[in-house]
Amino acid sequence: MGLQQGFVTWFVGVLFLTTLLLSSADVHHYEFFVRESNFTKLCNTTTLLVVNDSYPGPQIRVHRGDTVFVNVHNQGNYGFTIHWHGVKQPRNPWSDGPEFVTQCPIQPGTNFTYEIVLSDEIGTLWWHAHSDWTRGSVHGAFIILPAKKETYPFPTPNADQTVILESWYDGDYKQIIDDALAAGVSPRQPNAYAINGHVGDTYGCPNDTIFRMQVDSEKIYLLRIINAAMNEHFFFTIANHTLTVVAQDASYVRRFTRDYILISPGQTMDVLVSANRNVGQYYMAIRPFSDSSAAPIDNITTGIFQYTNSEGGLNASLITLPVMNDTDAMINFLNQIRNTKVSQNPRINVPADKDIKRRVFIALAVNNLPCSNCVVGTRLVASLNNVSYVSPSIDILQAYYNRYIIYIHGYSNS
Ligand SMILES: [Cu+2]
Repeated sequence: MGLQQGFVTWFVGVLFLTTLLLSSADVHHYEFFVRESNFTKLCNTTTLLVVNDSYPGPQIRVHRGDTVFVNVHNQGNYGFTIHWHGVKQPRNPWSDGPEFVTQCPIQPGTNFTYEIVLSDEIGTLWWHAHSDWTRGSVHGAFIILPAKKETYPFPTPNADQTVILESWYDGDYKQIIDDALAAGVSPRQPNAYAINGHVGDTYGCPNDTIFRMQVDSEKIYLLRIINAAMNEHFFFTIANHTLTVVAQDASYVRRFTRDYILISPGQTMDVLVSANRNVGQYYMAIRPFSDSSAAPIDNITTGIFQYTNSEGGLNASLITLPVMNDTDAMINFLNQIRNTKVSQNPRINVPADKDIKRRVFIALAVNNLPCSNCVVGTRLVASLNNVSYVSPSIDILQAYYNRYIIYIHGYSNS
């Protein structure tokens, strides 16, 4: 075969493969109706803004490389947007969602259709509202399965289970953050933590429900754990079982096994668990981690890992969670996280030290600004390099696209 003929064969081959890959991507449509609904927990009824009357909201479940259209109908009382947390959306910023950054809020009585274009994300992400504290109740899982004909770089699980960790407030989330901002203080602490919307059996209200995961003996499960809490980091464990971390934030990681995981707010983690113990019921449990002086409330929230047709055996003393301020437990876990070179992960080109032309230092801080109406005469303000942020009246992307003048730190910048 001549060189030219070889090239043509190769080219046709590449074209065929590319067409195959592209044609295997699907398009999905979801309808999100966002309105207020009542929920009773801790023996109190609270009105929450939620999607399709459910807390947490509906799951999006697609394959790598697919495109998703989500039509969001605002049937609530104020504007909000929805963000597809961790979806990279190359060259598609109009559907990213942060309020006043890529779009203005979706007004009550109107709708907005997002086009979410997946690229190399794989595993678990989530979606949440992106206006004030709306994400506290307007959130759900965004599951990205391997593309058709693509495999997992670990033993294929028999089933998967989404586990969403949440902070639960008795009261109107919008009111809580509005009051805190007006008073210049930190918002109050949550009344409980929840697993998939259930606060479990540790808070003393007999009507509370507990999340149950049904498992069959000797099967392997992929837990898709999402920390949707407002502020808390969580330790998570399942009594008497080990957890093998395989992915984080929609990227595979080098596999490692622990009795517990630690997950930050906004983060996702895919974890394999094998139902290989004596049949029975085992607690799963979460507890916040904090080694700062402004610690959250040290509540443990439970769920149940239940072998099919097998009651009994539930034993709280088997829960092995680190204590809330166990810094060593935090470091021991985080030190295990490494990239993994598997064909399913995108190649990462980290520039060599000598190729770095400019270094940018960013200092993060929370400072006090004078505030005459506030409780203590000052209010808390977050900053990057001592510059804080105030939402403009139009969204920044629109302003940039139309070359409106944006005022940055007192200077106009067209
Ligand atoms: Cu987010």
